Amino acid sequence: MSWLIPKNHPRYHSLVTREKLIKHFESGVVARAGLIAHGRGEAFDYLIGEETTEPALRAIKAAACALLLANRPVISVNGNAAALAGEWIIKLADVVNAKIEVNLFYRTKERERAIESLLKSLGAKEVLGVDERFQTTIPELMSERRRVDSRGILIADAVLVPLEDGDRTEALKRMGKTVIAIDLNPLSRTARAASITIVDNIVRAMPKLVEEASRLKQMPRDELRLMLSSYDNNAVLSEALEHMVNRLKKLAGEVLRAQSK
Ligand code: PTJ
Repeated sequence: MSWLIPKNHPRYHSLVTREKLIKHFESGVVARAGLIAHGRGEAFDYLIGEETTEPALRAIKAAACALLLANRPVISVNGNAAALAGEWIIKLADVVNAKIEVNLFYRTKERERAIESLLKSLGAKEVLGVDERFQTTIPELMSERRRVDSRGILIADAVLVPLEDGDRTEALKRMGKTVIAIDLNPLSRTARAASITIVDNIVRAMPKLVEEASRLKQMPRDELRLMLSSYDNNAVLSEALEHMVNRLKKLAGEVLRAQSK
């Protein structure tokens, strides 16, 4: 069942996103835990101020450079990513010439197929990670995420992992890959372990990443390399936290002033 959300509701966008996740939970795309994970993301988004910050824009630019420079880029897709940004995943794959691979923490054959068919209905021509003939495992990992496609993540040099768990990010890094995370929580293990962390909502970050990659695609590769080499992920994570602290301090002051009126 879906609810009619009035356009003038102050939290319209947030409620529409929730409804999207619920719809895709009911169709078998999103895991039960995916609804809980989204709640944690929302809490961090509140602290950020529900906007793409300047450090996030810098991470998006670096991510676009890394994906354009990669020889075998792959976009790893889980339930939440497919539900919230399926169409943008396909657009990005097209711009940076990346493979799309389904990779699930709560893995079932049914969910793999549901995500594959959602992505195909949105225009994806090829979806890796579903055909068992090409399935292999990352030895460093125990979770279901260890199952990867021998044509995709296994041989990738750069992997975009929206809403990832820390273990696999660390494992992919140990395998020498550039790992790009999208995670609203700058304190998560994924955020800390990734090569490039976009601390932003996937709903806002993906369209911006597509736009940036399309723009930078025209640039000489040497310039992309130069831009990427000046990127500092720890500085970006630290600035993301500072942004939250400063915002909370400002809000605390506003609350005090409102009380004394
Ligand atoms: O589809 P599956 O089976 O692979 O499962 C997907 C989930 C997300 C359930 C699984 O990967 C999981 O349990 O993830 P975690 O460990 O809860 O981490 C999810 C991270 O994504 C958390 O740090 C959240 O803050 C963050 N997050 C949640 N919603 C968003 C988000 N980041 C960006 N945009 C969001 N909309």
